[in-house]
Amino acid sequence: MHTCVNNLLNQGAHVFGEILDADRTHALYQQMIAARAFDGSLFMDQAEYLAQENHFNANPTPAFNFLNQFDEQLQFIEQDPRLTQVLAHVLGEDYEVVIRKAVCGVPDAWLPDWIRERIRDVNVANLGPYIKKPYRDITYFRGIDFHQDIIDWPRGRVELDPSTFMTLYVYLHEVTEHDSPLHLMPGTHRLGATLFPHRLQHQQGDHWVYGDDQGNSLACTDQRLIGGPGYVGLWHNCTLHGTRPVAHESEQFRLSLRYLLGKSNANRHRTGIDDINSRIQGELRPIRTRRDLDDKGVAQMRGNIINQG
Ligand SMILES: O=C(O)CCC(=O)C(=O)O
Ligand SMILES: [Fe+2]
Repeated sequence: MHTCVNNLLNQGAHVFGEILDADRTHALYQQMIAARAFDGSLFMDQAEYLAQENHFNANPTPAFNFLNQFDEQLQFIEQDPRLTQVLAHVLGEDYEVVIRKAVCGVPDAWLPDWIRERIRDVNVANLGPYIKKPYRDITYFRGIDFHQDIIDWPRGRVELDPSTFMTLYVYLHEVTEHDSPLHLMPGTHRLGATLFPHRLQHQQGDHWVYGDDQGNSLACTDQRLIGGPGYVGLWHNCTLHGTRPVAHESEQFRLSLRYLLGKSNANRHRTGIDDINSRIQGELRPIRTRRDLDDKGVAQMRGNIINQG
C-alpha cells in the first residue's frame, strides 16, 4: 500500500502486476469472447458508414455496455481488497466508477480495405464510428497515440471533478509486445494536462523528452506493460500512455478491462488524489484537451508519435 501510494505520488502510476486470480480471470475472458463474434463482421459496410452524420456517440456508456452482463463475474476484481484499499485511500471510500468498459485491440486482418485506408496514420484510431451500432458497447482501437485520459473530460462535461479521475486497466489474457500492450510514461503527470497531440521528442531507445506549452519539460521513459491474465495497472489522468496496433498477421486480438474511477462529489475530505494533484504544476481542469478533431468529431490530423519510438 505504501509503495503504491508513493508510486502514484511520484510516478503518476502504479503497476500492480499479475495480482488477480488467473483462473477466474481466464474464465471471465472465455465467457466474454463467447458472447460476441470478435471478427470482421463487427464492421459496418461503407454505405452505412457514409450515411452517418458524424463520429459522435460511438462509445459505450454505463447503460449501453458489454460488461453489464458480467456484473457477477467482475466482482472478484471490483472487490479485490488490494485494489479497493488503494482506491479508498486515493479517492475516498465512496469512490465512483465513472465508466467501466471492455477495450478491444483490433488486428489488421479484421479491417475492410476502405477502413484501413481511412484510418491510415490517424493517431486516435478509435474504431467506434465504423462498428455496427449494437456492438459499440465495447471500445475498439487500432492503437492510440500517447495521450492523457483527461482527454475525454474537458471541464464541464460531467458533474464529477475530472481532476480526480484515475484509470485502472486489467489484462484478461497474456499480453505480449505483439498484442498492443500499453506503453506508459511514468512521471509525465507532473506537467498536468497538456493539449493532445503532445509535445514528445524521441531520444534513444525508450527515452523521450516531453514538454508543455509553457516551456517546461522533463525526460521520461516508455514502460511497456507486458503481462498475463490478472495484470493490473493504475494511473493518473495526466500520465501519458498509448498503444501501437496489434502486430499479429492473424486475427488474434486483445481484450482488456478499463475502469475510470473518480472521487464522489459528496466526499469533502482530503484524500490521496489531493496530495498527488497538489504536486502538479500544470493545468488540472482543462477547458480544451485536444486539437485533433474537426467539428464532426472526425480525426483531421495524420501522423502518430508512438509508432516512431
Ligand atoms: O487499449 C488501448 O489500445 C488503449 C487504451 C487506453 O489508453 C484508453 O482506453 O484510454
Ligand atoms: Fe488511455
